[in-house]
Amino acid sequence: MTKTKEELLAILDQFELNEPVVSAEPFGNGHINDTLKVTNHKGEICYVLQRINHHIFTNVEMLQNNINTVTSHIRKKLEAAGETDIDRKVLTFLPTRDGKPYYFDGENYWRVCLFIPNNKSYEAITPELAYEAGKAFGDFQSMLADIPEGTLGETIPDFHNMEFRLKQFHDAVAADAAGRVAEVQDLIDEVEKRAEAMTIQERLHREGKLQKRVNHCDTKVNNMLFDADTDKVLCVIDLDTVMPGYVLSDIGDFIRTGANTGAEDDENTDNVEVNLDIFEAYTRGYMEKAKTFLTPLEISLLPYGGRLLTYMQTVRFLTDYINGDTYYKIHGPKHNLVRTRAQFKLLQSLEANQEKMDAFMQTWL
Ligand code: ADP
Ligand code: GN1
Ligand code: MG
Repeated sequence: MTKTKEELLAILDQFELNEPVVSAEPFGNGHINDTLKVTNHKGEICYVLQRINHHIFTNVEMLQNNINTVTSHIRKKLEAAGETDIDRKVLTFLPTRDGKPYYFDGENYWRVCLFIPNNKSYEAITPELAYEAGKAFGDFQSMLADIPEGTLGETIPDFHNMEFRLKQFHDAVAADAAGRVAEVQDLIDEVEKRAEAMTIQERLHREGKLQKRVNHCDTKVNNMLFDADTDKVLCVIDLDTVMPGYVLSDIGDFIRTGANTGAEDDENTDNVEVNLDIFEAYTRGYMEKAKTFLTPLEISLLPYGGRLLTYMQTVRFLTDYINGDTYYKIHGPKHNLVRTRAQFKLLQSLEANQEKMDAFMQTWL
């Protein structure tokens, strides 16, 4: 982030803020947008300011419309259910002084939302928290299930389409723009070996057996805020990719992040394994909320979702490494390669535990 404090305050001044603010500093560790925490005179964090990565989210208008649709839909559901403390349970974005949902400064797109006070977010969790998270993502999907088809746009077209991700991967390998293909041939071979098995969803969809639903599509464990006092889930955040997709996305990305004993970019792949207690706890919570709307096919495929999203992330990090690091923020020249190897190790662990995970899922059918 190259903006000065004064420039950031001038950007904030474009929004209808409820109170004066004094500073904006980097926050969180997302790979795409830039997130800043904004403080008031008392030193309290009151807003979150984000610079939207418009090279990736090319239609910012659609993006912010989607987010407004989703947040107002959830707000209505919470109100109808008699919930209190609603400003901590759903994100609230503030309009600009001229009534727009984002501000364009001629170069960058910015948005502001209320900071949710007294929250905790986790990079690694326990089975108890995973159970709470499972219920919360199940609730999230079920609250959004009645948004009419066609209302939400695809903010990134084909975002979780595995056939499309493999096409991007093949294009990257063919172009070899950064001259890195030879270095990663072992990983390329591993990706190819699994390509057929990992594109089941697209085939089932074409055969009319698997429908699309509104999904979050980025259910990393740190995209959920917990109440600092009670450790109950407060709010699902990071709504940029909420869009129609396959239901496996949201269980898959949580298994990929929450049920990993290591880090997404662990240098030591010995640390990386699937934690089956967390998988089971998350799945129990999720199924309690989602069982009513899932089909038996979707239920039986849920563990496959963990493998699929981990495979997809392996392919995406590897593609970016081969392309010369053009998509994800990196913190070192080999970061995308380290990420790829760590994700691939997790995939192997998920494969080794496939029978146990499938057997657990059978108990829900
Ligand atoms: P990114 O796309 O960069 O991951 P997020 O929207 O997930 O962006 O925000 C990054 C981090 O900032 C989150 O993991 C969370 O800890 C914190 N955060 C984001 N929005 C809020 C909010 N409204 N209230 C409190 N914390 C927030
Ligand atoms: C990105 O923005 P962030 O860090 O929550 C990415 C996800 C990946 C994730 C991998 C728009 O998410 O799809 O799964 O990194 N978001 C986008 O950590 O590509
Ligand atoms: Mg995030």
